[in-house]
Amino acid sequence: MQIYFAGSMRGGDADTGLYKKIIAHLRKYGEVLTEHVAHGAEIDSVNTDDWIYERDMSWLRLADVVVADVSVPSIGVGYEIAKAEDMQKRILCLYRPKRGQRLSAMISGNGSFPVMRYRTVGEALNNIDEYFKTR
Ligand code: 6IA
Repeated sequence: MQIYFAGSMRGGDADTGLYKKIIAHLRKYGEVLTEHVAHGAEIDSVNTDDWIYERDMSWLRLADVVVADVSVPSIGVGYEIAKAEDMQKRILCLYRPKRGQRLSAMISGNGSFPVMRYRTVGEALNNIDEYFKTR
Protein backbone atom coordinates (compact mmCIF):
# COMPACT_ATOMS: atom_id res chain seq x y z
CA MET A 1 0.00 0.00 0.00
CA GLN A 2 1.23 3.49 -0.82
CA ILE A 3 0.47 6.18 1.71
CA TYR A 4 0.56 9.93 1.17
CA PHE A 5 1.09 11.76 4.46
CA ALA A 6 0.16 15.45 4.48
CA GLY A 7 0.99 17.97 7.18
CA SER A 8 1.57 21.69 7.45
CA MET A 9 4.88 23.00 6.10
CA ARG A 10 4.67 26.65 5.14
CA GLY A 11 1.30 26.76 6.87
CA GLY A 12 3.47 27.24 9.96
CA ASP A 13 3.54 25.66 13.40
CA ALA A 14 4.48 22.33 11.83
CA ASP A 15 4.98 19.72 14.52
CA THR A 16 7.79 17.86 12.75
CA GLY A 17 8.54 15.66 15.78
CA LEU A 18 4.96 14.43 15.73
CA TYR A 19 4.97 14.03 11.93
CA LYS A 20 8.11 11.86 12.20
CA LYS A 21 6.33 9.56 14.67
CA ILE A 22 3.21 9.36 12.52
CA ILE A 23 5.28 8.56 9.41
CA ALA A 24 7.28 5.88 11.26
CA HIS A 25 4.01 4.32 12.42
CA LEU A 26 2.44 4.47 8.95
CA ARG A 27 5.35 2.39 7.62
CA LYS A 28 3.70 -0.58 9.39
CA TYR A 29 1.00 -0.37 6.76
CA GLY A 30 2.91 0.47 3.60
CA GLU A 31 5.32 2.80 1.87
CA VAL A 32 5.10 6.44 2.90
CA LEU A 33 5.66 8.55 -0.22
CA THR A 34 6.02 11.90 1.53
CA GLU A 35 8.70 11.44 4.17
CA HIS A 36 9.94 15.01 3.57
CA VAL A 37 6.90 16.49 5.36
CA ALA A 38 8.65 15.67 8.64
CA HIS A 39 11.69 17.69 7.56
CA GLY A 40 9.72 20.91 7.82
CA ALA A 41 9.82 24.15 5.89
CA GLU A 42 13.30 25.14 7.05
CA ILE A 43 14.97 23.07 4.35
CA ASP A 44 12.27 24.01 1.92
CA SER A 45 14.54 25.79 -0.55
CA VAL A 46 16.23 22.81 -2.26
CA ASN A 47 13.70 22.42 -5.09
CA THR A 48 11.60 24.90 -7.03
CA ASP A 49 7.94 25.23 -6.15
CA ASP A 50 6.94 24.02 -9.65
CA TRP A 51 8.99 20.87 -9.12
CA ILE A 52 7.53 20.28 -5.64
CA TYR A 53 3.97 20.72 -6.94
CA GLU A 54 4.44 18.31 -9.86
CA ARG A 55 6.15 15.68 -7.72
CA ASP A 56 3.55 15.87 -4.94
CA MET A 57 0.67 15.64 -7.42
CA SER A 58 2.20 12.57 -9.06
CA TRP A 59 2.65 10.96 -5.64
CA LEU A 60 -0.94 11.81 -4.79
CA ARG A 61 -2.10 10.05 -7.96
CA LEU A 62 -0.06 6.99 -6.96
CA ALA A 63 -1.31 6.87 -3.38
CA ASP A 64 -3.88 4.36 -2.16
CA VAL A 65 -4.63 6.37 0.95
CA VAL A 66 -4.02 9.90 2.20
CA VAL A 67 -3.42 10.50 5.89
CA ALA A 68 -3.52 14.21 6.73
CA ASP A 69 -2.76 15.92 10.00
CA VAL A 70 -5.15 18.88 9.92
CA SER A 71 -4.28 20.29 13.35
CA VAL A 72 -2.43 23.27 11.85
CA PRO A 73 -4.35 25.20 9.19
CA SER A 74 -2.41 24.80 5.91
CA ILE A 75 -3.51 25.78 2.42
CA GLY A 76 -1.34 23.00 0.95
CA VAL A 77 -2.90 20.30 3.13
CA GLY A 78 -6.43 21.53 2.36
CA TYR A 79 -5.59 21.52 -1.34
CA GLU A 80 -4.17 18.00 -1.18
CA ILE A 81 -7.27 16.71 0.64
CA ALA A 82 -9.58 18.28 -1.95
CA LYS A 83 -7.55 16.79 -4.82
CA ALA A 84 -7.49 13.39 -3.11
CA GLU A 85 -11.25 13.53 -2.67
CA ASP A 86 -11.71 14.29 -6.38
CA MET A 87 -9.42 11.35 -7.19
CA GLN A 88 -11.63 9.19 -4.93
CA LYS A 89 -8.76 8.26 -2.66
CA ARG A 90 -9.28 6.94 0.84
CA ILE A 91 -8.64 9.78 3.30
CA LEU A 92 -8.01 9.87 7.05
CA CYS A 93 -7.72 13.21 8.84
CA LEU A 94 -6.07 13.43 12.24
CA TYR A 95 -6.89 16.47 14.34
CA ARG A 96 -5.53 17.71 17.64
CA PRO A 97 -8.01 20.31 18.96
CA LYS A 98 -6.48 23.49 20.30
CA ARG A 99 -8.08 26.06 22.58
CA GLY A 100 -9.40 29.06 20.67
CA GLN A 101 -9.26 27.33 17.30
CA ARG A 102 -11.91 25.49 15.28
CA LEU A 103 -11.30 23.10 12.45
CA SER A 104 -12.38 24.34 9.02
CA ALA A 105 -15.98 23.34 8.24
CA MET A 106 -14.69 22.21 4.82
CA ILE A 107 -13.02 19.35 6.68
CA SER A 108 -15.17 18.77 9.76
CA GLY A 109 -18.38 19.11 7.75
CA ASN A 110 -17.28 16.72 5.03
CA GLY A 111 -18.99 13.38 5.60
CA SER A 112 -16.96 11.53 2.98
CA PHE A 113 -13.95 10.90 5.20
CA PRO A 114 -13.34 10.49 8.94
CA VAL A 115 -11.71 13.12 11.16
CA MET A 116 -10.20 11.35 14.16
CA ARG A 117 -9.35 13.55 17.12
CA TYR A 118 -6.36 13.04 19.37
CA ARG A 119 -4.66 14.71 22.30
CA THR A 120 -1.44 12.72 22.58
CA VAL A 121 0.91 11.11 20.08
CA GLY A 122 -0.21 7.72 21.40
CA GLU A 123 -3.82 8.55 20.60
CA ALA A 124 -2.87 9.67 17.08
CA LEU A 125 -1.11 6.35 16.47
CA ASN A 126 -4.05 4.40 17.92
CA ASN A 127 -6.37 6.27 15.58
CA ILE A 128 -4.22 5.14 12.66
CA ASP A 129 -4.39 1.51 13.84
CA GLU A 130 -8.15 1.81 14.28
CA TYR A 131 -8.54 3.23 10.77
CA PHE A 132 -6.43 0.56 9.06
CA LYS A 133 -8.04 -2.24 11.07
CA THR A 134 -11.53 -1.39 9.89
CA ARG A 135 -10.90 -0.25 6.29
O1 6IA B 1 0.87 25.10 2.50
P1 6IA B 1 1.85 24.14 3.18
O2 6IA B 1 3.27 24.36 2.82
O3 6IA B 1 1.64 24.08 4.72
O4 6IA B 1 1.45 22.71 2.58
C1 6IA B 1 1.97 21.52 3.11
C2 6IA B 1 1.70 20.36 2.16
O5 6IA B 1 2.16 20.69 0.85
C3 6IA B 1 2.41 19.07 2.61
O6 6IA B 1 1.45 18.07 2.93
C4 6IA B 1 3.27 18.67 1.41
O7 6IA B 1 2.82 17.49 0.82
C5 6IA B 1 3.18 19.82 0.44
N1 6IA B 1 4.43 20.59 0.44
C6 6IA B 1 4.63 21.86 0.84
N2 6IA B 1 5.95 22.22 0.73
C7 6IA B 1 6.57 21.15 0.26
C8 6IA B 1 7.94 20.84 -0.02
N3 6IA B 1 8.89 21.70 0.18
N4 6IA B 1 8.21 19.61 -0.48
C9 6IA B 1 7.24 18.73 -0.67
N5 6IA B 1 5.94 18.94 -0.38
C10 6IA B 1 5.61 20.13 0.07
C11 6IA B 1 10.30 21.27 0.14
C12 6IA B 1 10.67 20.51 1.39
C13 6IA B 1 11.99 19.82 1.38
C14 6IA B 1 12.90 19.87 0.33
C15 6IA B 1 12.29 19.14 2.66
